[in-house]
Amino acid sequence: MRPGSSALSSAWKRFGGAVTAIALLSVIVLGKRLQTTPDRVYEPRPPPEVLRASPIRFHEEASSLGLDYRHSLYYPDPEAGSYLPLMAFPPAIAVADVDGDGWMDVYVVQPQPGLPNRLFHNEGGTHFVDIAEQVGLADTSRAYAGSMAVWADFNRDGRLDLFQSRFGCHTLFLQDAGALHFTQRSDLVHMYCSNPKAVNVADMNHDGWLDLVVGNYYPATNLASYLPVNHVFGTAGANFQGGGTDVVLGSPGGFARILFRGPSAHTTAVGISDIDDDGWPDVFAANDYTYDQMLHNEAGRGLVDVTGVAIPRVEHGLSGMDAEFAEFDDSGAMSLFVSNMYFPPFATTHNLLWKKTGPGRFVNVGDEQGVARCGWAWTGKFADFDDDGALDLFVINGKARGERVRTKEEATRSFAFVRNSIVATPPQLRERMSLVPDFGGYQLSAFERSCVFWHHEGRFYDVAPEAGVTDLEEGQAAALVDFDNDGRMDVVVANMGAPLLAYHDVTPSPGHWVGLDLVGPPGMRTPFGTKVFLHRDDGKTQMRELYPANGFRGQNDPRVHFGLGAVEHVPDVEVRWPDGRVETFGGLAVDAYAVVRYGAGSPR
Ligand SMILES: [Ca+2]
Ligand SMILES: [Ca+2]
Ligand SMILES: [Ca+2]
Ligand SMILES: [Ca+2]
Repeated sequence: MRPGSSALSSAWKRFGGAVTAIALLSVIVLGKRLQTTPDRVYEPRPPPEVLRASPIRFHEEASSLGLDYRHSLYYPDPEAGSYLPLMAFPPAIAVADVDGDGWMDVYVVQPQPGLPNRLFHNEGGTHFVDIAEQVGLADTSRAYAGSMAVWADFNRDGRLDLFQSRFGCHTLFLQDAGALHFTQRSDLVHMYCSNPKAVNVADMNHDGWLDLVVGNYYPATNLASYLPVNHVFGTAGANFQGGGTDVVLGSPGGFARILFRGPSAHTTAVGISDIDDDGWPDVFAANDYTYDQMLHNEAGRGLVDVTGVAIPRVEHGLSGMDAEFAEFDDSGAMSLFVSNMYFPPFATTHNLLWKKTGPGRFVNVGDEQGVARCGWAWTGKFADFDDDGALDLFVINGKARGERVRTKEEATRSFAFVRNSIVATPPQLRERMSLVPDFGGYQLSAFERSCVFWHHEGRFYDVAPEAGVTDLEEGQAAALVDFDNDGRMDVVVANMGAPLLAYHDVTPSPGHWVGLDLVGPPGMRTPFGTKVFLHRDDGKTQMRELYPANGFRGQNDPRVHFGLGAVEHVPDVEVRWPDGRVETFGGLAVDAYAVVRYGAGSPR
């Protein structure tokens, strides 16, 4: 160290602190007058005749169903809580029929170490009972904060297991034989440690063992020392501080080998689809602060970043949140919805709907389809809520309110101005975080109602208020689950610092439907990657690809669901299994779930 540099350094720090304080003060004063207008964050309201025609209706019934869960705001650094309401770890949901009784169960992750997760067992479609404690799944994250959970039969014994990702080192719970119970086997994760917001599952190298696709938001580091100064007000320049996508291969001995480490990024979600129809699952990573990455699977040998070729490279600085693949346009090909932040004038990054125009090619039709704007959006889930044959889209949203803010009126300031100011502040000044005020009375883009985009005559219309979806919570994770098996797809939503919500689909006079419970080749209870084509009499084709953990922090009901509208018989269904076998299944009953078993159809 040069003589005198220490004195220079403290003088610089004093100067820097003063500049930061003045900058903050000015934006706080300005912020009062320039708060965003909540009603401007949505698409224009639909015409009255569309609202009158929209049949979709939901009842929120979490309490009466016994889905008793409230997300606890947890920060890796206790000091962060007072000034960083946006940094709490989010909840997650994972749906599956865990015990095989024909009713879908709901698992909910509570990120705070020491607080129990919930496994809500579905008691015949009318109510749920939390059995997490008795089956060994309540206390899954004592050492580390919980992140996502995913159900799959990882050890190929025919019983569903649970992978619990954590902020730190992950763990696996294998389902025992006999009475419903799970045994923790962290040894099978071989101390693969990272800080993911997203986990997905596919057989990436076609060896019959399910692999993990992990979207790491942060690098593999101790977050307690990392979060406050380095990340919170991160910018595009700070992107090297993100984690990126890992593919970790499964094997008889557990998850041992990392096949691929993606470009550094603050990855929020990983969606899987075979984008170029070559039979190998590809990965789309939605990222903060940098471009969203399309990663092409090179026949199981590794992945290559094909962004800019397969899909335009979007460089708007604060990129996607969600990665939800769906075939929404009767094209027989999977398109991709990527949620984003829209709260003008601060952020005008729209949701993107990437329509697949050919093998491995996508163009954005979000604006013309009417789904580009839905506030600060997180999870988007496609399902045919009125069973008319066209997929609809449920989007949840909202971001960050201080701990003293319970209603919109209680928020004295918008956090956005302060944040934007700090982003523009040089990093050496940003470290003077002690000058940042207590944000307990602030909100960023909270108190937004969700969007229910009804698909009607070739485009989408937001009918959420008319459909009964009016809560103003900060929705993070959502999962589709037809919990009462009536063919109307219900939605469970986990919110930041608030109770779980359960939107029961009570649409009157829905169309006909069919549901398929796919049972894969031996050792693959949920055949991730299976493609199902429904060839309709009108010449159009509907398609599903089984990746129930696609999207943001919510694993769906794994049953494949098709709305049929007025059609009273089920057309033949073509199933392409993950190993390449193609079978046709005919004579399925309408308005019912059917078990579709590998090897039981007519070969093609
Ligand atoms: Ca198993
Ligand atoms: Ca594999
Ligand atoms: Ca519909
Ligand atoms: Ca239902």
